[in-house]
Amino acid sequence: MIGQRKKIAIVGVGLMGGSLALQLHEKKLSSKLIGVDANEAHARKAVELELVDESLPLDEAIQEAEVIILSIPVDKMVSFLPEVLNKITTQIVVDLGSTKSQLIAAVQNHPKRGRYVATHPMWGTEYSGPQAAVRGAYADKAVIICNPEASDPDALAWVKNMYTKIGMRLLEMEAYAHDVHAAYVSHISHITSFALANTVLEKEKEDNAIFELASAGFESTVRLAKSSPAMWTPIFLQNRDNILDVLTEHIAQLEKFKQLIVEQKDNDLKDLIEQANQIKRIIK
Ligand code: TYR
Repeated sequence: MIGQRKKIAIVGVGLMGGSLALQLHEKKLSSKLIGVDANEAHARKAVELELVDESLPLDEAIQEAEVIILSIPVDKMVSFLPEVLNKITTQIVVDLGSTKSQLIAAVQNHPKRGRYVATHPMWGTEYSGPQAAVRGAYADKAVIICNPEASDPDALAWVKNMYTKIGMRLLEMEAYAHDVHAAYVSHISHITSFALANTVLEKEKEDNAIFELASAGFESTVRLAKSSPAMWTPIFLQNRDNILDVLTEHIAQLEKFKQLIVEQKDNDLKDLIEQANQIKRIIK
């Protein structure tokens, strides 16, 4: 039954899993929340912060839960998801990963493929770990459900209901298209932010000067540079082709700015900036 509260295991009780746990509790979607985390300290913290009711080893959690939500780095996810599918009977398995093609390919022919729903909620912050969990997270953002036709109708319906109840907008997409768009609207921003932070740290040797002089513009452009290496390194490698494509374009754009500044072409520079201002059509 879609509306029935379920026992839910969350594997990876960091920022994403922990924030989702808070929402599942708040929206009365869970009858019990079980945390699973390879990092003992995180598992303990999640219980202490009351993100989950208890922490259990994976096998026990799988036995007890009706829904298993995977919220771990995407490299771990590719080997982990088939293992979880091997262990379930009729439980629903959902992942929150930022890349989808490799993951879906890894379970394409698995006999339990139908129990799995591939999703990517477009919410997050630059922080990680259970202590970074946020109340009211995910609301008003989009969630992409990939290859929904490969999931059993009851599993799909439960997961869609879960995301709707926590206030998300549902979109459906094939894994390949998802990874292309994720590279454009999410992954490249993280690379530019990491690169910008490194540039400024390299040039400005005095931490104090950065701290004292930086204003909102700097803060907003380097915010994502605080993001976790364990999360982002495998995203860049799994979505390699799409990221290389958009990165090549981005480097060409940087070169264009450089060239116009070298040549002191003020009108062309104005044109280039005006072109960039078009982003206001999409983001106010
Ligand atoms: N962490 C990003 C931010 O702070 C958001 C994000 C959401 C990143 C989903 C990746 C992702 O897959 O804005």
